[in-house]
Amino acid sequence: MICYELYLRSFFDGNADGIGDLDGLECKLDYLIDLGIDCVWLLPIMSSPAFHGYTISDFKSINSLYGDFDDLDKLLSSAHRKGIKIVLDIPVNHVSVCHEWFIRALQGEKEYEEFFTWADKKTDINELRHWGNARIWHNIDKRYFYGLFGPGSPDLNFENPLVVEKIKEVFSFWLGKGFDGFRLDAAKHIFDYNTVKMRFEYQHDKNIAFWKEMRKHILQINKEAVIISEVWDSPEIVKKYEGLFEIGFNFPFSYSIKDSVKHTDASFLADEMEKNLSSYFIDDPVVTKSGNFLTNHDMTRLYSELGSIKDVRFAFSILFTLPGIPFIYYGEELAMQGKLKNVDFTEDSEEPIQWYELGYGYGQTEWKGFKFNPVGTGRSVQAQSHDKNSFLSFVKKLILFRKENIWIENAKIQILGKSKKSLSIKLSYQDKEALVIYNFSSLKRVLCEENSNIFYINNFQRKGKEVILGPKSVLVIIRK
Ligand code: ACG
Repeated sequence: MICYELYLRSFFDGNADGIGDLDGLECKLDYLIDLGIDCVWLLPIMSSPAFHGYTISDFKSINSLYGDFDDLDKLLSSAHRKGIKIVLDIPVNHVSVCHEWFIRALQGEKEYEEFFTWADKKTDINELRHWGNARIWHNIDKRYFYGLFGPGSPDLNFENPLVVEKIKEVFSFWLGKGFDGFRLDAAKHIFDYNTVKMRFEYQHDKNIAFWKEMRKHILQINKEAVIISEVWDSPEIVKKYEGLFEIGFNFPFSYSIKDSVKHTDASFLADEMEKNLSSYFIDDPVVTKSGNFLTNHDMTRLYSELGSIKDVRFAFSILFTLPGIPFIYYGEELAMQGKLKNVDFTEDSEEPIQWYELGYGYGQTEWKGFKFNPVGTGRSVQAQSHDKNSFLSFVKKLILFRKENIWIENAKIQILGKSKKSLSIKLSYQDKEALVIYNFSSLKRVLCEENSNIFYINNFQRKGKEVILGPKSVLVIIRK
């Protein structure tokens, strides 16, 4: 399965208001099919005062800028007819301050007050979040509420069983609308405040119990639901959640790939594989597949991070030749740019995808100007789709390779040799086997049978049995 993270507002506009919508996405399903995508992770589409949609004001609604339930129905039917799954991002950890539950709490309705966490005498209202030093207690109407992600988004209190039931209903509702699964936002944050000690503290055991219950509930409704979790943390913490979901985003490994390319260090990549893809090194079946990615909407885009198209190609080559599920953040297939100064201002990595080299045209979204992707610089779909040497053509070739060798998704890894300059691994699954060589620097000579089934990525020369790999290239020899 190849997944695509899609931000609707910046995708395709179906009603000429400059904002991407459900109708627009339906029009462009063929673009995704042509790219080779099987599954779309759709960022939140519910009503929200925020452009990013992560502060929801009504869990069972669609932001009217994006369309209505009929549009959703048409989109999901077309997607399913064309063989594309659509997974919805649901942030359930918090709501918007505009959500009815919070408004009723502020009006003093006790039932709703218990949906949230309020400061008491023991609370240190100056306690700061452990990343970004942001405040977590926010003053409103002479009291303080807990909101880890800022004053616009009070956290729900999952110690209250009624809240748990309400959230179950939310999952049932969207499955009923035809979504194929969920991306579980902020999965480690459901229980991250200890209400006995009154201080911030991750309670992973309680989170795991909560998600077990939700997963069971979701699978009872759709036993094939795709459930993807977001636990952004160190390898030790990510591991705690392994075995719980179908797919878990592998944050540590996303840094590993980028750092190995930045520092031109093959040996580092090998060590990081052993650490962060450990379930692919042992014989036991993999329960939670590694959701492999290079960037997402909370991060600086790949080109802006690595600074050269050669490095971007190399990082993509690594992503598509390893087991797990590869995810592409929209626009990365065009090597779009975007630099985040701070994770709280994600609009810098969420610019409109450019359909036309001119930057304007039918369906082009214009809600935000092109700050990082100036028009006329070859970053448009129009410029790249007919150029066989474009980055888009390169990504399509990689995806096609992956689809022809879909077994790699479940392959086991064995490291055959590593140095700072290059790394060789064996991938195997049932009767399939491949040798993959990642050449980071200098030239590398490899001998292979003239008729062997080989796939090269990036720069190489072949002279009979000898293949000479240039720096930052990958060679795959499929053995069976
Ligand atoms: C999700 C969404 C994001 C969204 C929210 C809130 C959650 O993708 O768009 O914000 O609905 C934390 C959370 C994530 C969260 C990000 C934005 N992402 O855990 O769930 O923030 C450290 C912390 C992580 C933290 C990360 C952020 O540990 O918890 O993610 O920093 O940079 C090593 C360490 C690792 C460390 C990293 C990075 O890998 O091992 O621990 O991670 O380095 O330093 C949206 C908006 C926000 C808005 C919110 C309401 O984007 O602006 O405020 O909604």
